[in-house]
Amino acid sequence: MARLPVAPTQSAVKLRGDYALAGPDFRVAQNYDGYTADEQAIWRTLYERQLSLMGEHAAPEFMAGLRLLGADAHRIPVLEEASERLKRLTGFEVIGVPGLIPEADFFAHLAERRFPVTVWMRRREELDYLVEPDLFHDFFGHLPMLAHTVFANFIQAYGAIGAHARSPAALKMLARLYWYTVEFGLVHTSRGLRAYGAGILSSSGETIYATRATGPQRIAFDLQRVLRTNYLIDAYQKTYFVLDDIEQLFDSVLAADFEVLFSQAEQPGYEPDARLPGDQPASLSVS
Ligand code: HBI
Ligand code: FE
Repeated sequence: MARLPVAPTQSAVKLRGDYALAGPDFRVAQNYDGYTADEQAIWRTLYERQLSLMGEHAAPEFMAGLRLLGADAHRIPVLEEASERLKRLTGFEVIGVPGLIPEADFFAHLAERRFPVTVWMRRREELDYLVEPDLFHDFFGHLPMLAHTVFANFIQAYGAIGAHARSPAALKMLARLYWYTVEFGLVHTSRGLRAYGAGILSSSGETIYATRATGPQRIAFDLQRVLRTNYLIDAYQKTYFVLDDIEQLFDSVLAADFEVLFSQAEQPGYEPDARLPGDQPASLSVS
């Protein structure tokens, strides 16, 4: 494969997946029988640990989606089965990929309502942290929210916007939006602050940190603020953005003029821990 994606790290690391097997759109077969007993056990450990936290920390939409996907702790899920279920729910298809893929290909899949899921499992020493997304992060973290129609529509719209973004500065803005919502988003619910972001919900440490710790700042979601905020890839976030509800995400993107926003893309970014006069702090308690 000629066009190799770049891992999201400051240092150059070699991506773990086998890209030689990928098709032109980076699709690979899951090769289910290739998973070892230890990989099945790692899945079980991760799934049980996260499931025990979800009732108190995950958004209700995530909980509902997790049930609808039909996965469980017993075994690594079969991607085609989840894909069939998701297709019936929101029209999203699940495809296997060797890991991170180039942005343009990623956007193209999302715009066509296909979600790429990495087929390999992390190693035992990586239960708490790994640099590249693996099957557990992609499946457990991302697929449940894709069972929610409005969220699924947002992801498709995001992919379509990305497919039209050309400049590196515009792509950087879109990466921030994805990071602070799809990966690390929080939402107000009648039961208090909950997480819907996959980077949070696939990590036991950050699940508690993001929703409960007093350290990070939590501010009301504001599209322009998010598009300008730099982020940390190798530490818990300094800032989390909180939605009033999932619909706000789709509505704000629908209402935005990305041509205009991208024309401001050369403005300097805010630091990950910036505090700005316009920021609306989000409370931890039930509203
Ligand atoms: N590829 N498989 C995969 N998963 C991602 O989340 C992903 C990607 N390629 C690019 C990418 N994310 C980022 O550029 C996002 O900011 C869009
Ligand atoms: Fe992710």
